[in-house]
Amino acid sequence: AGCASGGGGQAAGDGQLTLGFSQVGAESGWRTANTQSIQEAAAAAGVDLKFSDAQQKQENQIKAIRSFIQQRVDVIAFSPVVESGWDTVLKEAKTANIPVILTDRAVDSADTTLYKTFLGSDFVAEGRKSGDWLVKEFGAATGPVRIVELQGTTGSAPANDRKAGFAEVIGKDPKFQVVASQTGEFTRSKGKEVMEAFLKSQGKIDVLYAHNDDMALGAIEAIEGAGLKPGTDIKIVSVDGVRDALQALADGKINFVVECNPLLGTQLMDLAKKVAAGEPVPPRVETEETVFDQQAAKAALPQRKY
Ligand code: GYE
Repeated sequence: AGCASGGGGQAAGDGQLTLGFSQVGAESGWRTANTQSIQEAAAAAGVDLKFSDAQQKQENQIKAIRSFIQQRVDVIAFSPVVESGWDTVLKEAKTANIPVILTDRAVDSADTTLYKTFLGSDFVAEGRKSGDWLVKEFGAATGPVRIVELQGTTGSAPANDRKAGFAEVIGKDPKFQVVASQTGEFTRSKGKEVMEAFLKSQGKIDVLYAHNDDMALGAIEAIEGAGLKPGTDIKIVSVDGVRDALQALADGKINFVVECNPLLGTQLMDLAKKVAAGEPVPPRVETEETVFDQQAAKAALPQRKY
């Protein structure tokens, strides 16, 4: 690896494609499944994967990308922890002639020539699906529906977009009121901590909307700790579809889960080989996703891989 103009779809030299990948961190069950998928797919595709964990810090990702440029990897892929602030380092990659693929999360750079493609989910659609469920579930309710929201990592694409999609749908009926909304950083521990604070500071809470399953699972502990029944006293909708959340849904502690697919590894390796070979790729590749009610969760659980 190491030559930017290798023929036959792979770099010259040892003939193996080198992919530098900067992962967000290990904050959630989704992320663990995503990392595993990428590592397994790289091994299966014979790709030399240089994997770096940024521990949810943008500065670590920028360092990792600079180090990939210095090592002259064939392709750089990364899952940007936040949306803003990438232009400088992406320009450095472009100047070095190293193609970049965004996976899972997007950047807000106005110059879309700074990366070759985006592979991931439509987070606004996920927010809308969460809102659609809520509107149906509380269709007959007349009084105010008091909602608390656990947001993902501040400034991240999934937090911004899941909030926006949800707000768009519930905003059509003023009975839906988001009475508190705070970040739980996509983790169980922070989800629990913030939900404990909500339970103390808010009056009656009808609904929890959590931007991911891990925060919902942490919040369930807080709700039970306060002597309330999650799924009954407080309805819960969350996003991802990891096994623990589908189990909680089957057990009646969560009411609805919107799927976000972390298994991006195989598609990422295909895209990496194409961009390394200079082949055209679509500007955006979206994954297919579903939603789960209790029945669907029970049906899916036996085969759920993560
Ligand atoms: O929903 C959450 C993870 O970026 C889609 O990041 C991903 C999100 C996912 O921490 O669990």
